[in-house]
Amino acid sequence: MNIETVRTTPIEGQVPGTSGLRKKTRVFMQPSYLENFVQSIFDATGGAGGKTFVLGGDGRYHNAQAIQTIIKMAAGNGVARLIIGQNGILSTPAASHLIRKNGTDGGIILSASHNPGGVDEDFGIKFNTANGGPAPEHLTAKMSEIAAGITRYKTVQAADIDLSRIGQTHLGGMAIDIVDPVEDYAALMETLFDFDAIRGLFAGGFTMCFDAMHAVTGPYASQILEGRLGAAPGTVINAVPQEDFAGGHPDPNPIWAKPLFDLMMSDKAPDLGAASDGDGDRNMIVGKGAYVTPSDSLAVLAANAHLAPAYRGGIAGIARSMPTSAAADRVAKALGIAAYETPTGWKFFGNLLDAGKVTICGEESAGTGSDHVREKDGLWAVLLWLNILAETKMSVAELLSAHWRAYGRDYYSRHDYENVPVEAAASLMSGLKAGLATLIGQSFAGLAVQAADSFAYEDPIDGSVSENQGYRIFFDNGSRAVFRLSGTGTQAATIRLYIEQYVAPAGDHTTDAADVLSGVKAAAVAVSDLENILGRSDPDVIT
Ligand code: VG1
Ligand code: CO
Repeated sequence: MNIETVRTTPIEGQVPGTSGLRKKTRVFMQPSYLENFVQSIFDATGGAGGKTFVLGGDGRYHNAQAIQTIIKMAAGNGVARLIIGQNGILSTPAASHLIRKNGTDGGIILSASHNPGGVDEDFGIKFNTANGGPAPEHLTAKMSEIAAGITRYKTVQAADIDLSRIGQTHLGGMAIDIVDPVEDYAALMETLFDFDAIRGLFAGGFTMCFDAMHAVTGPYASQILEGRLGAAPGTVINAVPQEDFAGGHPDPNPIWAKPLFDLMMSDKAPDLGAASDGDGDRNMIVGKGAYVTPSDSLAVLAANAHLAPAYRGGIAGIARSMPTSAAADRVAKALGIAAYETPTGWKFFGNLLDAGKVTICGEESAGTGSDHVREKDGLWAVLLWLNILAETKMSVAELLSAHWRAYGRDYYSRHDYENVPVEAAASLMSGLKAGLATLIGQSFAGLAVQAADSFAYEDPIDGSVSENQGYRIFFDNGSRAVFRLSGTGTQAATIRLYIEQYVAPAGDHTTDAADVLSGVKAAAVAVSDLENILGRSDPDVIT
């Protein structure tokens, strides 16, 4: 088989954000775009010769074609073996598991996660290292640097590989194993949780609705929940993955999973509602009439993890991203274990998990996971909830209020301002930055600032430093506001404003979150001059 070296020139903007390189699908479809970046991944990781990689994606538009391109480039770069999900499908946590289980050199995941899919929507690619986790910042920086000076990529001329047939095939000297995307993942879940107890829960009449949002989790959830755990047929809805997620945003939150949310707030609600995102790493949990914020979900899971077999011996520590509420810290304190606060993005949890410093991690954006893989894992969170519900025999609402009575409640909300002109977003952020030093002691909308900073993180394992990870403003009534720019969008800018307010165990935990948070919201808007700079006051999405 002849290896072709194709001349190419750099294409601007190949810079990964919070989670991989995400662009409009048509950008990825232009000649050499994908090729340049894939070659940069191979070069940045020391060359692909003789290596084994996992390859798969969330099934969105362009997934199948991109996989064929990558297969040929892998052969051109001397890869020894590829492990590919059947039809090119792998959820992000399943890919992470395959990387670890097979001891591979890493994997390439094609996904733009919660972003919509289709020819006019979004596409993405990311590289995960041999530990199964997203490439750390120094590695993605190296990829961009190489992409910015790229002159050639390597590939082979060959017919497309039939990805529908499970088994081994070859392309030149490269072995290609096409595997069932669900099997190994489902087997892993069986080792972590008490499937008998969960089967008993369903057999006893427990009802559930899982919204796969026409995304990658459909086959996983159907096989595990309905197939292995005996949930009633029809428990998993929107279970067939579609290239455009049926036109929706596969983002499991009260806005984009509104039909499920409305069902859960109605008198027809089943006992548990859950949803996951485009690539299966996020989750939303809703009980009957009880929405669980992702920050609370992390805290409840950490506090009760010992009820599941995998965590029976206790957890080593808990890590949360900075904008995530402090609810998990309170659990860590009560358990006498360490709590870590990292920048946004799962790549920052990898070192802590590898070093055994933490067992459970989470983000306010509906991501929770543990040391079983090195990605957040939507279905894992749902199964842990089910395991806990089976053991405690409590409803979601009861569990939540018991948690608040024990630890207090961190009322929490995130307000997203989307499609903001880049200059306006930059001006809001630079205004905040310039004012940080002088904020302390000043009052805004009746709240005095106690502390304010630009969040920076020094990785306790490798000492790497990540600066400028968002502005934190703490007010004297125990509330906090955080501003940061999204790093996953593909057009204009998205400003995320995260607000929280703590109410002690003996306080009132039943007030509407919007009411409790109205004070800190007003103060945050005043501090940032948001209404003047953006010319509007209402966010696009509130989660
Ligand atoms: C968002 C979330 C972040 C998450 C990231 C990737 O990033 O806030 O918590 O890790 O998406 O999730 P940003 O930079 O837009 O705020 V996924 O499920 O889209 O890979
Ligand atoms: Co995702």
